[in-house]
Amino acid sequence: MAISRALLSVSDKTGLVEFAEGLAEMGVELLSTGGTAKALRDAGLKVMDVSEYTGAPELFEGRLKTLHPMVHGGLLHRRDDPQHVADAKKHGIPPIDLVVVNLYPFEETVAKAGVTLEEAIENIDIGGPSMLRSAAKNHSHVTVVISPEDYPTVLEEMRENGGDTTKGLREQLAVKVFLRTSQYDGAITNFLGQCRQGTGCSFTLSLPLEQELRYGDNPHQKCSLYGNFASCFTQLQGKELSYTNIIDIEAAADLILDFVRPTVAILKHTNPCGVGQDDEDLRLAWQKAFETDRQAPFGGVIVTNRPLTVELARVISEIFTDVIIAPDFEPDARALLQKKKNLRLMKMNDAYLVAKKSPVIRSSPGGLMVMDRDHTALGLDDLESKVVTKRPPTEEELRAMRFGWRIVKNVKSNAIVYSHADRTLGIGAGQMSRVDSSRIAIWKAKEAGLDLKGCIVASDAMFPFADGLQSAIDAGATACIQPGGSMRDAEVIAAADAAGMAMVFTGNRHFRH
Ligand code: 93A
Repeated sequence: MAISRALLSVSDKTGLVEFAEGLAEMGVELLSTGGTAKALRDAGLKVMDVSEYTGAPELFEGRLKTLHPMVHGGLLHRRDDPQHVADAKKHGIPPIDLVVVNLYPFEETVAKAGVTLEEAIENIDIGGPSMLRSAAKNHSHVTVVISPEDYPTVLEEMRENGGDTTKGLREQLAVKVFLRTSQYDGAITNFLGQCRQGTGCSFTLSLPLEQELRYGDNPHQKCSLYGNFASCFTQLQGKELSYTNIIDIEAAADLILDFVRPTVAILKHTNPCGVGQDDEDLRLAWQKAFETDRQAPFGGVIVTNRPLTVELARVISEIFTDVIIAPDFEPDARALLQKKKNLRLMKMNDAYLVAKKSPVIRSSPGGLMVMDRDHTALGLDDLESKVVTKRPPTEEELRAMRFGWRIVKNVKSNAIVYSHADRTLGIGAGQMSRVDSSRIAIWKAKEAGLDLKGCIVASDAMFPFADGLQSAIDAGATACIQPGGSMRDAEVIAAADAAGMAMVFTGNRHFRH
């Protein structure tokens, strides 16, 4: 049956007038609430106020607009059930075939700084979700449109189907409604209950599907992306992103945001292969990063915290890279890299800085774990007061410690980093024993032909025994930054003192599992 009566009540008025004009052209009678009716009338459309239609005025500053049997009865009764049809007739309830509703902007309201509880509460929409749910429940007969992006499809179907929509579309639109209303209720629950991780109460998570990924870790693992990745990173070119790309992009972006000075890092499987800094020339920063490890970066991720220059693009393009991430790309750099069709270029948007504040979510048997992010490299303030050895660190060693500590935070535990103040020399990641991570880092530095004499060593967690530190001393490290806190700290400090090494205890560890 052709749609003959529509109720429109929207906060977001995008595309409203064009849509309503399309409906009116097909002879659909329009009902509407206060602000929506005004917008339609201003555009010259004929529209009846819901209050006139129901005979009940809008009450309590709009808190009661559409909650009326004429509205919900018109939406909920089955058109093919004689008893429902008879009841509707008896009580003077004509059918409403189409509902167009989007909700009071609750999420936007509570995202504003300094929002009051009153403001938040006034933005809890009651009538809107009620209509949406009534219509979605009865989608066999009623079309429900929650998003302006669906207006053109609905008009198109109506034009092609003698004024009606297809059951398939109505089903799709109904599912969209239940997803949206569950998100909306989740946002209200979480705000009013202050429900977050660490608050001792349940919290709701509901995210839209963004993209089906080709697969997960392996081709036999299906994988879907939820939320809004595209707002955080814009893909400028290259092959479709994979699951592992997305994981690596997050790790790379998190690492680079720990640095203020111009920095370039190369990562592989979420761990840095090398990190370099240079205030004048990004190419030199790249060189320092690349010299740490010339083999592992093959097929890796490169990230910088400055707009990518054409000079840097030129040297990078000499090796095979999967993904390059930067806050921006100079036009010449883009032109040059465009020749590499498969190379993915990702522009990091400001939205990522906001998204980075959201918690980390990991699956757990039977559920999920939600954890605060390890935002910044902790323990770096006032390092001079955290010296535990006889010899204090030199200025240069202090600078190298700050650099190395920021990197070790971003390496999988157990993590050991050997570095100078502007470059990594050797990185040991993800070993089951700290000494092994240290040995690997030393071996990698040797492989790369780098001299560890006079460097610092950074450890993401305490050295449980003196042996780990001793291997660093033997390799040439003259200073150490680590959290401290081992039962055998005294032995570890004694080993440092015996070698004339300077050491600080940050008091904070940076595990990454
Ligand atoms: O305050 S409400 O919960 N009470 C209602 O009965 C009601 N009916 C529709 N809010 C209600 N609405 C909402 O009003 C809609 O969901 C829509 O977001 C908004 C449109 O109001 P206006 O047409 O006055 O701009």
